[in-house]
Amino acid sequence: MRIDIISVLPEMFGPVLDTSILGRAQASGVIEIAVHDLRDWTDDRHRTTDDYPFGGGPGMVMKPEPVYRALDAVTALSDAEPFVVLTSPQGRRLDQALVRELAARPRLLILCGRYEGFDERILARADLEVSIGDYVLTGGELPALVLTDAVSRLQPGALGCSDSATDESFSEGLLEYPQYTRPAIFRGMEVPPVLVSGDHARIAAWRRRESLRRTAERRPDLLVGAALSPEESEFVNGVVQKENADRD
Ligand code: 9D3
Repeated sequence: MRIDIISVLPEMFGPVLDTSILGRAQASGVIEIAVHDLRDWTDDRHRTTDDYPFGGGPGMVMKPEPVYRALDAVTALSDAEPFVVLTSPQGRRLDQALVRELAARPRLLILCGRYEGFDERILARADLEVSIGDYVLTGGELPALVLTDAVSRLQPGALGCSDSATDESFSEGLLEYPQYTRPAIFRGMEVPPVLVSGDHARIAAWRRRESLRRTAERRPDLLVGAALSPEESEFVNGVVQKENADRD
């Protein structure tokens, strides 16, 4: 997969993209990421990318001309037609289902918002606007990094075998079970004996139950879509009822 990113702060990307799994995935050719400075497509001495809003009001608006020129030039850098994503607080909220949809595309072009927003005519060039959640950031660069990280790790060959199961936590719709490593007793806190029993069937059953317990306690909203056996549903209902009783 190829990912192009257009931003007025291209220096924000290098260290993150070149580290760890993303760095390895780029080095091995699993993903190709190119970051572009929007100011390369300005035409004035000050390399201006924003301007005052028509009609007045606070803040600045991203100008359309540099963005259109950048989108044309960056699109032409490779044969595949890019799926153009705009980072925006008004966008579709990113979740793992959207990550999977985007990860299946051969090419993404992410345009990072800055200032109070985009000139509305820029939206005509976007296939999708994406938000990463309901909190206010200073711009779309961190959202672009979040999106790039999430789609990159789903590319075939991006993860080592030990990492590869990790997607199942959200795919299966339940939270992860509790994990322990050595030492078996740390500052008086012991590892649940079942995990050192060597009985793999009992370990699997314990983990499933703890996943259900945790999800019911912390994220009962996730249980709506989960495939549970009748016994599991009963267990989960008990946990949810206890949580409600403890709260009320
Ligand atoms: C005063 C109205 N604000 C909207 C909530 C204006 C505004 C705030 C922050 C406009 C842009 C921004 C910068 N944020 C992003 O560009 C952004 C973002 C975010 O702030 N949160 C979650 N996802 C995203 S994607 C892009």
